[in-house]
Amino acid sequence: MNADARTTHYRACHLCEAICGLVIQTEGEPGNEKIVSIKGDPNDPLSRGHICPKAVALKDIHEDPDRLRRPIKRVMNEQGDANWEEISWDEALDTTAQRLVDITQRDGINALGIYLGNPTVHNYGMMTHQGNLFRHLRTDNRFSATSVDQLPHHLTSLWLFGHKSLFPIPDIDRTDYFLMLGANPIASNGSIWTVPDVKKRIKALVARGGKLVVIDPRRTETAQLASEHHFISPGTDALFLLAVLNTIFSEDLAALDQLAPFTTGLEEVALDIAQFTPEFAAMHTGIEADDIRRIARELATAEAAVCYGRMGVSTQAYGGLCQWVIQLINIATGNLDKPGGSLFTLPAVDQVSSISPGGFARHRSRVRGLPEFDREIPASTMAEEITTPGEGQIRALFTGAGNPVLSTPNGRQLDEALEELEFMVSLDPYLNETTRHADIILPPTSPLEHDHYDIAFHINAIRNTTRFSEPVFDKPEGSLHDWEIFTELGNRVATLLGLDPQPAIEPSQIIELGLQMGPYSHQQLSLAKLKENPSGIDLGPLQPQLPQRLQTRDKMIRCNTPEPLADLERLHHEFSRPHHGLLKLIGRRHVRSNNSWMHNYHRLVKGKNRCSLLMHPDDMDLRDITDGTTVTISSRAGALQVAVEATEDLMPGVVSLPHGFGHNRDGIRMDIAREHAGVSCNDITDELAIDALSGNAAVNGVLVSVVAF
Ligand SMILES: Nc1nc2c(c(=O)[nH]1)N[C@H]1C(S)=C(S)[C@@H](COP(=O)(O)OP(=O)(O)OC[C@H]3O[C@@H](n4cnc5c(=O)[nH]c(N)nc54)[C@H](O)[C@@H]3O)O[C@H]1N2
Ligand SMILES: Nc1nc2c(c(=O)[nH]1)N[C@H]1C(S)=C(S)[C@@H](COP(=O)(O)OP(=O)(O)OC[C@H]3O[C@@H](n4cnc5c(=O)[nH]c(N)nc54)[C@H](O)[C@@H]3O)O[C@H]1N2
Ligand code: SF4
Ligand SMILES: [Mo]
Repeated sequence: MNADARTTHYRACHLCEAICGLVIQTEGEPGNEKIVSIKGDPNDPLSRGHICPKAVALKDIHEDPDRLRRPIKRVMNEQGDANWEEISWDEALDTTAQRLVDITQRDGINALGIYLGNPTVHNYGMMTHQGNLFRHLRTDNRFSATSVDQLPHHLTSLWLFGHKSLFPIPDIDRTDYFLMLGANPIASNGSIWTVPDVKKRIKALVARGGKLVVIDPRRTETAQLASEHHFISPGTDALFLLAVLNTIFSEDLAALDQLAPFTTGLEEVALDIAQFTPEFAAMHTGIEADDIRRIARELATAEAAVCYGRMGVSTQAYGGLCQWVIQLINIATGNLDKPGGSLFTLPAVDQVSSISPGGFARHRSRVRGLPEFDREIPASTMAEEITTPGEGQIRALFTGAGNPVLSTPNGRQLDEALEELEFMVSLDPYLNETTRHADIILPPTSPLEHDHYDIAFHINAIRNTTRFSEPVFDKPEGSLHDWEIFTELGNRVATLLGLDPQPAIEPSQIIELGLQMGPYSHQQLSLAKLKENPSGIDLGPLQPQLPQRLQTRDKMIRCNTPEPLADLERLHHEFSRPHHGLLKLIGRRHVRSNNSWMHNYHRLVKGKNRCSLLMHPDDMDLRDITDGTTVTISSRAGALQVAVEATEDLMPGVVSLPHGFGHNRDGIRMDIAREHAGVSCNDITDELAIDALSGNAAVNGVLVSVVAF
């Protein structure tokens, strides 16, 4: 076949937050086309041609024989083994609706649990249409990956800026000084920071005489590009950050500048944090007091500077405090809302003006009393909410685009708890570690069979751009999109409840409305215009927008937030006690992997085993452990055997194991992943280890011991 027979498609990669633009070529007859190439789109105004090795896996996801195409139902045979049978959509949807209604009518609405995973926010139809089902099922037992991830960012944004999604975005292309904690964008491609092509941007920062300072217990791929890297003992960042802020106050380096007219409360913070000195931080973090003072001075006196922290400082015991202090550092130095500092975006479809700002602690989890955020309770409580009898016990569970058995703390416990449910349904393309417990699995179309718009990620991007992608392939007969499944289920539930089913408008129509009502309506942005410009439309660099963009009622930033100020007590108390001799476990990410679900594609998993335990040679010598051997790592929650890998890139006293592996459970249908099973780090993370302020899981800094096997 000659090249002329090829069709060119422009498409966003939805796999991670970098949202790279792709050029995908297909060939073959309609209905039987194959992908022949996937490349970066040089005309994409944000990603400028960048892609990573995962983009090509879009082809593998699409073609994967293990990917489910039809609903399946679990039937137990006489030996007690699960057999899966394909069933019709009508049977799958009717049964699911009936069971959800029966159980909630019998036991009350909280008998339903809902868990939504990370790909939900990468799939706009799931975001726009989940309400079609869940508005009929308003349970308090909602969970999501947020509480093993970015919950402290939301909380901080709600407290300081009045909306959970109003995130200040580091302006890397114009900054002079970048202080980064607990993030590894070279592997992750950026998070709460949509920054495709980040390597080039970091190199440009250093080349123009700027500085990148990385604070991380591991000398990561990002740290290797930095001007300066400091090891930090996991879970002690709040002490470091408070010491930086304290130095800024005590050395009179605070300068609110443009923020002054609408910012209050910093004096109270300065008084309350006075005891958190660089000397106190140095004792626990491992970073010298002089270095802390120097970093504070350099940051405060740079022309434009930014402090940013991600997973490593969110999913730890002081996640809430860390994210709050990071913002106060940017505010106190006048770097918020300033080019080269951190700025708010203005997306073409603006969630900030259209969705609820969020709320905190309006109700608490039934068993442990942990606070809700945005109507969700912490994922760490899911197992106990299923297994503890009483009113409000979860008896039926809906999971969508999530794999909590591998991704939430003490996944083993959850694995067992799921077996106790009366009914479970999973909206998911795979039969995996979590969905194997379902009674029914509802698989959606493949990503390339539906259209795409990044509702969630333009809000985190380093530049304002907008882009709509049409499907690459037609929707196969007898299949449903995620949003259609929500709608179909919602209508069936409504009918059973005696309500009228609602016709659904397509997700793209919601984008059309969002564009028309959005901040660029004067540019006549419309779906038609986006379709004419499939590489995306540039809306320009981020601009200062305060105080207008603030969502606080009085357009003020109040820095003296009572909850984190009260949490200083807990921090001080913990670090005033003598410390134990245990090791601290942290995670890590690899550019060829993505959480738990992308190990079933040969081109991504081939090569060296990536699920190893990194350990410093000094820690190994102390325990008579030799490189490459198997060790037992144990915590309060459990124990695992895993191969150890010596490295001096890790701080002594720290060990690192990636999450998302452990594909050796019975009954999963992911053949390649099984061959590269690894172990699940979350079998030893602890559901009781949480950030008491936010309820977020502390999967980093877990206390463990390691011995030769
Ligand atoms: N290739 C790939 N890309 C991904 C993903 C993936 O799995 N693979 N996942 C996506 C998702 S869902 C997310 S949320 C993002 C995450 O994006 P990032 O946060 O940038 O990614 P991580 O690699 O988790 O980086 C966390 C860093 O924190 C460090 N760390 C651990 N504990 C501590 C601590 O106590 N203090 C400090 N200062 N550092 C600590 C770790 O060593 C690690 O380098 O990545 C996204 N992109
Ligand atoms: N120890 C430790 N634990 C962690 C982390 C860590 O760093 N360390 N990181 C945490 C973070 S940041 C996150 S975000 C969570 C992720 O936690 P989860 O979101 O629970 O898990 P994922 O691995 O992202 O699983 C995604 C699921 O969605 C399915 N899926 C993929 N695409 C689609 C789609 O388009 N539609 C539907 N319906 N389903 C789809 C996949 O088959 C898979 O079952 O893990 C967290 N857990
Ligand atoms: S960095 Fe890789 S996975 Fe992320 S959007 Fe770009 S191509 Fe896709
Ligand atoms: Mo995440």
